[in-house]
Amino acid sequence: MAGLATSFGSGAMTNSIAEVEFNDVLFIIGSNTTEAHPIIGNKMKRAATVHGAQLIVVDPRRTELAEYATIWLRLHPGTDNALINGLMHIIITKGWADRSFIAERCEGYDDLWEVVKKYTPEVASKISGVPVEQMYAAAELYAKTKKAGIFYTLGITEHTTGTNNVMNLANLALVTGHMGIENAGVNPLRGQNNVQGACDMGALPNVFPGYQSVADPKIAETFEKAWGCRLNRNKGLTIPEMLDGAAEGTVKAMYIMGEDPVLTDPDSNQVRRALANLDFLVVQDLFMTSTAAYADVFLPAACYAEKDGTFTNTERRVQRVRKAVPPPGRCRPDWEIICELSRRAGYPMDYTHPEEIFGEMRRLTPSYAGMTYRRIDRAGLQWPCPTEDHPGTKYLHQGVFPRGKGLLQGIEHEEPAELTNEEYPVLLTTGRKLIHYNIMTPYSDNLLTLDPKERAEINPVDAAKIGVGGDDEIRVTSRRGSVVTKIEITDKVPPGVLFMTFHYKETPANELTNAAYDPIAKTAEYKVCAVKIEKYLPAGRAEKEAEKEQEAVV
Ligand SMILES: Nc1nc2c(c(=O)[nH]1)N[C@H]1C(S)=C(S)[C@@H](COP(=O)(O)OP(=O)(O)OC[C@H]3O[C@@H](n4cnc5c(=O)[nH]c(N)nc54)[C@H](O)[C@@H]3O)O[C@H]1N2
Ligand SMILES: Nc1nc2c(c(=O)[nH]1)N[C@H]1C(S)=C(S)[C@@H](COP(=O)(O)OP(=O)(O)OC[C@H]3O[C@@H](n4cnc5c(=O)[nH]c(N)nc54)[C@H](O)[C@@H]3O)O[C@H]1N2
Ligand SMILES: [Mo]
Repeated sequence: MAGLATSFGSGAMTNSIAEVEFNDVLFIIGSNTTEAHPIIGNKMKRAATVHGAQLIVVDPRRTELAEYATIWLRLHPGTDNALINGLMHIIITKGWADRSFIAERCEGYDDLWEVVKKYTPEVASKISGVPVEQMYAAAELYAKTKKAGIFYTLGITEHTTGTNNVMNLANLALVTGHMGIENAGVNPLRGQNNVQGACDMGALPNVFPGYQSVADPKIAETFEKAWGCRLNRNKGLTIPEMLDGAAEGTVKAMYIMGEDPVLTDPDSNQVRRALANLDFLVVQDLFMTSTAAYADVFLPAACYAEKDGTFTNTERRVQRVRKAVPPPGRCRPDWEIICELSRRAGYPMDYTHPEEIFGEMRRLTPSYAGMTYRRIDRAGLQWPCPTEDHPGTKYLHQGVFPRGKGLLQGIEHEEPAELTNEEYPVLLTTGRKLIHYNIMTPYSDNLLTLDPKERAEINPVDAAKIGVGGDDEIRVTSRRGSVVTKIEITDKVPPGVLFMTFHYKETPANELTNAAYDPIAKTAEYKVCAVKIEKYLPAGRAEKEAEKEQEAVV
């Protein structure tokens, strides 16, 4: 929904949400689940407290789940591949790998070992900062437990090595045989409520609905026939490519729907330069966003509670949403706005209700073919659901992977694009907190009252270094921009690491972040950039303190 065209995070959960509670080991890496996916987070806590499951949490910050964990691996941000390689090194050399699973269901083992053999526990520990003993304990617990599931989110994907990180987690699951069974597997938890559905429907530059390649002439012909028009067979641009194109003048116009890149894409100054350079910009949103300030035309849209349709959630479950209240003023559901635009552009789209659009989705998306509004009325259905008598699919890859055998690939550790140095000695990592949702909730007075301001998490050691107390503000500066924020002095973050959210307009974290991208997924490295921090004194106060110092000298 929001972020109709984003694909942050990757893939779908192989398992179902209900299974979370029944994993015996949960390997939670780069996911602050209790704040960002509280329903799933609750199931993880129940797994630990009611069903005796053991949690391995891998996060530089002491998240709530770290408190429930048997083992908490506090790694340096951006060193996940070194750590994962170290864990596999231990698992393989100790004989804890699942040899028959590797032989029957995987290929590429030798290639994997060529790389992994270099990452002895000592090497991995040196890079990641995780003590060797903890690595042994985590490797043994994960490898030796049959029902062990991996759960990951942005701590894994929002890096220049994001795709590699994801592939290496797949390696870890494959060498230990944790795939294709109930209550185990590899599960990315999706972000926005319908990001899964948007991707399923082809809101990506390279595929039609159902992940069918635009470059495949046969597939393109099917869609051309269904839609009665000629379709472009070339891959489109990703978001960073579009913004670069706008800045360079090769992209002339943009239509931004449900996204506020000025606040949410990295390096806001560069985003503003790009948008200002467009000839024409349309923004379709619920609010006059920071991005709307650059728009030539603004189209007011209806929100989720004001329209009918379906959302597809993180476990591939297609669910109905129903109009509860009418949209305010002249706001209209997105689908109506699109149909109207299309009609005026000379291609009539005469749908009268989202159910008709769903009918077309079913005809063109094999994994949705068996779903009807009647069948999804109450609990929804999980894709793949190819026929009307198919019950939907609870977990993927039972018996066979989409490509036949699981591919093991050796993956080296690579450093983040920007490292700390003398001038920018602090590592900034960004993310979320429970009360706020991306950059939407600050429009709500109620939620803003509950949590009105950013409080950057800073370790007591760093606070002492720059001489700030809990009531002070700090200025955070990167090579790209600068932000003033209140702080929370806490050992939730290790020394040398500062954590900020990107929820607030007054403290826009993306003024600071680095527009370096994963080469394949094009996800930005929101989780690592280098900053300097200093005590902030408002102009008046700075002068007063200087005067006081003067007096003291005299
Ligand atoms: N309350 C709330 N819920 C949300 C959202 C929200 O804004 N508010 N947003 C939604 C969206 S769009 C998404 S995509 C999801 C995101 O959900 P999450 O990915 O869980 O959220 P984040 O806070 O971005 O980051 C997760 C964790 O990664 C850790 N981390 C940072 N760097 C590293 C690293 O190098 N390695 C490892 N292993 N960990 C690291 C952080 O310390 C943090 O605890 O949440 C969704 N749910
Ligand atoms: N520093 C930093 N930046 C980040 C991240 C991070 O971890 N750190 N995380 C990134 C991630 S994972 C994500 S997903 C993005 C999110 O970035 P965005 O997608 O830009 O932010 P959202 O708040 O999810 O929603 C954007 C807009 O959608 C509008 N909207 C909501 N519902 C509808 C609707 O039904 N129709 C229309 N037309 N508009 C609607 C909202 O009003 C809002 O203005 O941020 C990214 N930015
Ligand atoms: Mo997201």
